[in-house]
Amino acid sequence: MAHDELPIPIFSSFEPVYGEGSQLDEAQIRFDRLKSKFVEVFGHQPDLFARSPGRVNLIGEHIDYEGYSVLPMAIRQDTIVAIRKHDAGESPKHLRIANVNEKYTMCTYEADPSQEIDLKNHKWGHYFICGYKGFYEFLKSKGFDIGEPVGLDVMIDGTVPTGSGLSSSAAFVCSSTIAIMAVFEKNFPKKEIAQVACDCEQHIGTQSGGMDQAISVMAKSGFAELIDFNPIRATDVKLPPGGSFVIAHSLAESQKAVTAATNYNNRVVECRLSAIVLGIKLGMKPKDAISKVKTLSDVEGLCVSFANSRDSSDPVLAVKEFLNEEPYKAEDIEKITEESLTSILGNSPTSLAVLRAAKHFKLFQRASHVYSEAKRVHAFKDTVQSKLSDEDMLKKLGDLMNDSHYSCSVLYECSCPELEELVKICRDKGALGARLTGAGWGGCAVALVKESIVPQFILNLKESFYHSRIDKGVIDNNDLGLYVFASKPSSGAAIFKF
Ligand code: NG1
Repeated sequence: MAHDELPIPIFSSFEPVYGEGSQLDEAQIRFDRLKSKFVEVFGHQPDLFARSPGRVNLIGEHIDYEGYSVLPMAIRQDTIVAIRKHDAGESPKHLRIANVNEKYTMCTYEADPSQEIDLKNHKWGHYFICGYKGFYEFLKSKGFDIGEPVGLDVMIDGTVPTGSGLSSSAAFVCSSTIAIMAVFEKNFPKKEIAQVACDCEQHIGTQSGGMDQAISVMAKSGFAELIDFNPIRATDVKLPPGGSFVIAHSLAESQKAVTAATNYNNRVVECRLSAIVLGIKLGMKPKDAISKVKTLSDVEGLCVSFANSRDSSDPVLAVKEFLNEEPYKAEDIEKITEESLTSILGNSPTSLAVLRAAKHFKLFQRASHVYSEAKRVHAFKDTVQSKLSDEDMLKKLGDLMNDSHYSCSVLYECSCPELEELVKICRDKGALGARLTGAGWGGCAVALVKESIVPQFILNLKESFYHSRIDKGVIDNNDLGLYVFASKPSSGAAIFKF
């Protein structure tokens, strides 16, 4: 059976996930501390634990929500959830969500799966509620009834740095969803759980694609994964020997949920509008385009047919022909769609927030990025599977990563000055390729580096990028290992019962 069809594994020891040596020792210490904090705060032992990792995306940025495949790998940093289900008679029926890190004070919610998440008042515990709501919605869709909601006690321990583009949010939502499922004695195929976690993270107000949840749930140790969507599917990709991926934080925090209207969701809306305009220009009736076209992948076929007429198969040709490089005003688009943007996007409050915040829409640039990035993902996978020498293969992969960064930075405008500086330093210090990873606007860069130079490369980054920041007090020298490290593909979500 394909590994994404299997349920989440249940372990009674740490080795299958954390291996051996120092990582295993660290895990033991974390679980012990989590358990004793749980008992101290809630006065009971947890019933079980669930863990789910962060990820680094190697290539394929801002295209998952457009329906295109991406190529991430899980990292060892993860979120662990300890959970206890109250007995049916116990009251009050609350969800109490605590964190081993005292910076995150306890959040309490009603045990009510239909509660609305208060998006105006952003709290860290909301991510757990995403999983909670998602779990009940999923059970309902499957026709299961698990009776009246009961209280839950929950304690979180996360090591994925927040706002870093390494998907701390998905690690949190996935581990929460799986912990809730496990405590209600439910388990499902990983690819179904990945879809549930993806749907439920949208309750936080970002119109995210499914990449982070998919890799967090379905990752396999030693492999990156090609993730396809609609339906979600994971295919193992063995990375070439001799290369290593170094992750380095730009130290600019990316506040994705807070800046959604001008950054992340803005791009989702711009993609939707460019897809509708392309659909109309390529012969669809405006009404049909508005009701049927949701993503750029929906009109790719039309774009490719157009390209075929010019002896090409590249959808970007249609973008160049039919979209203006000049930014569009709302009125310009409305002339083409024959319908107001508020009415087109009216069923989505987060899209309406985008319209209120936007001055103009860059349709040409966003569509060019999406179609070209989608191609680079397959070029990356084909290169890894090719017969090129290790040297040539690594060079080609590095070039693809550099092209991806250029596109993210110039066409998609999701970089920032700190990431630009860091990516340049990575290349100057010998990376074969370097790019921002994750949503951008801060967070991490990922660099492909020959394995033999990794220690020296990291030292050089410390010298050129981090030292001045340590001197200014932005970070502490002792924490440097949290901000720059080499990473191997690690394993996906798991449940622990002891
Ligand atoms: P980050 O912000 O790096 O976790 C986000 C989205 C992804 C994907 C990337 C950009 C969430 C949970 N994740 O990732 O789905 O669209 O941006 O490629 O919003």
